[in-house]
Amino acid sequence: AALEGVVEYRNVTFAYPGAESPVLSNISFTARPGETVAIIGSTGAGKTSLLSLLPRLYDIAEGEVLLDGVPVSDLDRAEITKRVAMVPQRPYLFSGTIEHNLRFGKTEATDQELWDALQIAQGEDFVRAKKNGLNARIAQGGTNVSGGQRQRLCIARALVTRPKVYLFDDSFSALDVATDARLRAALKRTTADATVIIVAQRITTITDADQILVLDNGRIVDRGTHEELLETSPTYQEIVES
Ligand code: DCP
Ligand code: MG
Repeated sequence: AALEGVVEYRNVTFAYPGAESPVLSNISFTARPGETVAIIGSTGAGKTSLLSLLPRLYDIAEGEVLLDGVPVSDLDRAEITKRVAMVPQRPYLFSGTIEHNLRFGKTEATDQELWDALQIAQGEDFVRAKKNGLNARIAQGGTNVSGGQRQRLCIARALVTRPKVYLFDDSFSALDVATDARLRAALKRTTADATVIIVAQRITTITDADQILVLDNGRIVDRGTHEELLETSPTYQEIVES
């Protein structure tokens, strides 16, 4: 099984180029197909940095990031993006139609696939409401759609590529609670066989994760399910109560 989407971080320590001290220290975890691993921690803890190492936005100095057993440093980025879709914390849309924005990276997708992705991402209604539908224009940087709409379009874009691994970096924060719940229920069905790694601020987004990693100052200080962490992790309890 060469292309399943097993993600493993093994003793990863990472410093940004030119920085003196690492932002991540000795990070180890495994995320397997069908599993959701959630990462929680205060601002600046290193959550985005941790995700960015899988699509090789940066190369690491120590440890290994493995995709299906192969160090990502041995894979080229195009090969990685075929298997891994990352929805960034600041989702980016470019000047062009909604269709262009959704097809980015997957030009052969059919219109039906685009609508299916929009339906799951809870973006179907606002795109249908536009006079030109999929041909409606997006301004540079997505300034003519709301933050929540931008997030949903970027989630739809990730779905269109049908990846083995999904990385969601705080992708649900601009959504109201009801839309967030609907979107995650739909995503759960669609990504049932995929590997999902999700950074979240809202605790309700991650309570059903198979494993939650509590990140503090670049280190995993606690890990477990929601129920386990409520019992064992003061840091997690603080986050839950905040
Ligand atoms: N950092 C850096 N250079 C970058 C990005 C980040 O030096 N290009 C630093 C800033 C922080 C640390 O790395 O001190 C961790 O940043 P992250 O963006 O990884 O932190 P989070 O994603 O956890 O924070 P937030 O919850 O605000 O998104
Ligand atoms: Mg971040």
